[in-house]
Amino acid sequence: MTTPHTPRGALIAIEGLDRAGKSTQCDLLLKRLNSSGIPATLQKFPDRTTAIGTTINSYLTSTSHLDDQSIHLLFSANRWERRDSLLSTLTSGTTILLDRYIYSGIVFTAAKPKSPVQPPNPLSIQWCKAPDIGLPRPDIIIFLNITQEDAEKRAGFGDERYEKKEMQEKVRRLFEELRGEGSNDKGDWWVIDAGGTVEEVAEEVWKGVLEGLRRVKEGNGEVRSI
Ligand code: FDM
Ligand code: MG
Repeated sequence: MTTPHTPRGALIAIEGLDRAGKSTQCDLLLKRLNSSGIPATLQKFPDRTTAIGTTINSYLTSTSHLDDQSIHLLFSANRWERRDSLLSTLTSGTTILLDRYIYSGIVFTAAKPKSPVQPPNPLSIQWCKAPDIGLPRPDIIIFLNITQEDAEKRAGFGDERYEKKEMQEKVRRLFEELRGEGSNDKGDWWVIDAGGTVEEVAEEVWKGVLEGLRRVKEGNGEVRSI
């Protein structure tokens, strides 16, 4: 049961391009947090275990087709359906690692080829961000930065819809734009070089996590919103 003295958990988003090592780092991090006596859990997005997640999965595996706006809203709805549980987990004192979050949501949709339409562009960053407004805001976003060159040295893509070079290049540029956009408070992004060994990257990730935990400790206990 929650007591008024239980400090809340930290909300830590891990973002990056495909093959940057997000899932490997999330698994290591979860173990390290728990073995350091910091209760922590992992939430992956998209969460393919829900009814909305099943629809997203069939879109990503090209079993079904949806227009760009509809799938975008489903990715967002997939986060909204987890909102209450994210908040109650944080309040109970458990730290949450997010393997992708709204930032992937924004850049993957905004990276899609635009159909020639009148402005306002329905796939602009601004449009893409709108449905996520009000979701819990991470205390820190750890961005695993990998160069095109290093990414290419790693194992190849699978066959999911977005695992193509042109798409990834656009996603890379859009992540850069988002990080530099100024719509985030200064310091929300913790960018690390993900080109090193798993252990080297894990050390850098850990520093970001400690910074996230420090921010929570110094904060007023409330979870901010997007
Ligand atoms: N993706 C992920 C989106 O397009 N929008 C989103 O909101 C999220 C969370 O889904 F290509 C994309 C990113 C990736 C694909 O992600 C599946 P995983 O991490 O490979 O399951
Ligand atoms: Mg994938």
